Amino acid sequence: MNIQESTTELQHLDGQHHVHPFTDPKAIQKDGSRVITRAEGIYLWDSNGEKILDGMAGLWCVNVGYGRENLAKAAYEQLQVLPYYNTFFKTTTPPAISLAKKLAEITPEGFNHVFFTNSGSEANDTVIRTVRRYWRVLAKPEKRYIISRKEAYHGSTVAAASLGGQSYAHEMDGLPIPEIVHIDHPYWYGKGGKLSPDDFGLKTAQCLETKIKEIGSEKVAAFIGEPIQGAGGLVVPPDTYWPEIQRICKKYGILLIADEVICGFGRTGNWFGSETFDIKADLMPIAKGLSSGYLPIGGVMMHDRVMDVLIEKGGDFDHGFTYSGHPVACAVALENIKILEEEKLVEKVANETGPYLKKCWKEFESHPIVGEVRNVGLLGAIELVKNKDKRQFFPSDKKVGDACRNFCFENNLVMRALRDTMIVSPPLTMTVEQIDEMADLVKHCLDLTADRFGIK
Ligand code: PXG
Repeated sequence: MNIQESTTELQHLDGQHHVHPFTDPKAIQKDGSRVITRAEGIYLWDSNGEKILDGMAGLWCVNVGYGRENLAKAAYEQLQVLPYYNTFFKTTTPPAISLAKKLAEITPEGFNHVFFTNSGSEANDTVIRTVRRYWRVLAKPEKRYIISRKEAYHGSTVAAASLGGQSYAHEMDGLPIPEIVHIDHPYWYGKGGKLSPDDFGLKTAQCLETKIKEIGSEKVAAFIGEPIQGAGGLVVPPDTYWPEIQRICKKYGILLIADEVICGFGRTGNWFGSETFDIKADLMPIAKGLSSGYLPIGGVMMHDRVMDVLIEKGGDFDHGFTYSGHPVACAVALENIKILEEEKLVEKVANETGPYLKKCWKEFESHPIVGEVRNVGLLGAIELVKNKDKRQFFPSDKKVGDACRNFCFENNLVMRALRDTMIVSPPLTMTVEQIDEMADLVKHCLDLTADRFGIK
């Protein structure tokens, strides 16, 4: 079989037997998927032998890049010694202990405990159970409401998708579940109108206070937010936003959850997005960059403020997964953190590649189809607009972002389209030369998109 034939066969089988996340199964059968077969550094190769620049680090997760032999070795060695044992019923394993200790060291002060999960979604389910448990233990069982935000993404289980603020995900099966509500998000470029970013930041943060008063603070358990909204369109909050959110949480005695699934492990130029925005959270769900996606693992970092209550008066914590603290995933996560430390990847993002990416993206702002760019660390967003002077968006049925994404696809660049916002979130190992290479591809795809939609 030649390469093309084997690709066609693989695509056929995929369409026949594989249900893909967030995808129309009919489209998969008709068009076929791109079959990714191997990867190295920041590049992927597909079954036709095409080399692709991965501007998204998989799904915002391969922070140390592909092809790390040390991670493969860590998994192999742990598989030989102890491939599995659980952490239920007063048992544990050395990799789970070492990883928990390491996480206590690298997370912000006061986070000294972790509950392990297999994904960010499970981490957020765990968050819901933990905050409600916390208030029950404190004899306030009526404190159950969790306030989240529009366009938030917190995962895809029933509870995590309920925390999410994406209406299309809710429409799929009638979510959210009760006692989860959503307030406006701090998307200044799209929703700020004539307000300054700072005024808009305050206004959207104060929606939290309005919502708490509407529900009654005695019923509100927690507020959850990503330091920067990722899958909601890379919404970077104005400087006024997080301080005001924290003032309100404190005033009304509600827990603050910073979802670090994307922002954690160096993405924003600090170990955690909470440090970039000076957020003092009570719980921090983590996943993705924890293992750079080499094996599934997530967790919830629990602050002493919460843990002290659960230890003192909580009794059994009746929650857990067969694979909580899986020894092989923990061994790989430990080795991954070692790479981040030894190669000083977080510092590199803060001092070298983050500022360089920002400079390159700033240049795109003069492109006729670009309304705004946003950058923090190794995150970059480009808003495609119909008329940049009037801040006028394209009608959604034009699907301009999808068209740009397709141009990227054809030009062997992975860039994520969220509505008409084009996103990059590359491996933290990306060099300045590779940023130049990515920027050249992006420029070409922006030109093609502008041409297609007649923007000059
Ligand atoms: N929280 C945040 C902030 C996330 O971005 C999750 C939780 C859930 O993690 P798991 O491991 O259960 O997927 C996420 C995941 C996209 C995309 O389309 C984003 C995510 C996942 C899949 C696709 O950009 N984020």
